[in-house]
Amino acid sequence: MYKGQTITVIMPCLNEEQGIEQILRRMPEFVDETIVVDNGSTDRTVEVARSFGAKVIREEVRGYGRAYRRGFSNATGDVIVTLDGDHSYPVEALSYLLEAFLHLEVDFLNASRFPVRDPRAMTFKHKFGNLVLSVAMSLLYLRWVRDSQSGMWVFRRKILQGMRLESDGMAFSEEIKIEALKDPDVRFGEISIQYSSRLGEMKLNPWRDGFANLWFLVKKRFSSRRKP
Ligand SMILES: Nc1nc2c(ncn2[C@@H]2O[C@H](COP(=O)(O)OP(=O)(O)OP(=O)(O)O)[C@@H](O)[C@H]2O)c(=O)[nH]1
Ligand SMILES: [Mg+2]
Repeated sequence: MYKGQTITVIMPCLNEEQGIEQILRRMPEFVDETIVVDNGSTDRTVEVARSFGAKVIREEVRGYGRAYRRGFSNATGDVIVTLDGDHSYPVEALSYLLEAFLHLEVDFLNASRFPVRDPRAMTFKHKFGNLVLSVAMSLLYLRWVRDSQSGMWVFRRKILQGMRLESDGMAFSEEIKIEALKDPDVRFGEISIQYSSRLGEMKLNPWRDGFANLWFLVKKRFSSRRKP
């Protein structure tokens, strides 16, 4: 519980035994529920997560977005915080982010990885690709978002009810921000955090996922489907 709000932390994990251990060791006491969504990891991710008391949920279909949707349907906290299981996002910053979330009185707070201070955390190619995707999203939705691809968000669980989340893959990260931005009842904010190099093996395929995410943005912007 943090200042009267119950907190759920959700992490999608595919073979993140190293990262998840480092994160769970540092998980603050005020977190009420920690959910790890696994997609059939073949390493010790599930064992490690359970040994630290995390709730492990299995999603049969592969994919980052798919894993998050499964995690959301199991979450019970008032506020959800997300992060990767690779220890690249700062679990130490949870209270700082929650403080900002409450102080700014927003419903969705995006943790921007920029400016990147650790030169090992992101290659020039990734920085450039991220910038292209963020500029594209900002132009399409007429709202400046510095990090459309960040995987760390803090939001009120109840706003999920108004969202149409359909992406199964990495584009889920931009999709949830778009859904938050589009809803006039959702106040959106963004704040910088410190990003570090990941532990374990990378799951992202930069060219494939980069272009897929760009295409997803355009498709979503011009599809005429309305919210349910
Ligand atoms: N459950 C599940 N988790 C996934 C899947 N793909 C990626 N992940 C997790 O989603 C998070 C983000 O994936 P990353 O490989 O870190 O992608 P990234 O952060 O864009 O790339 P890096 O800069 O290499 O960290 C990590 O915790 C992964 O383990 C998947 O298919 N299923
Ligand atoms: Mg990562």
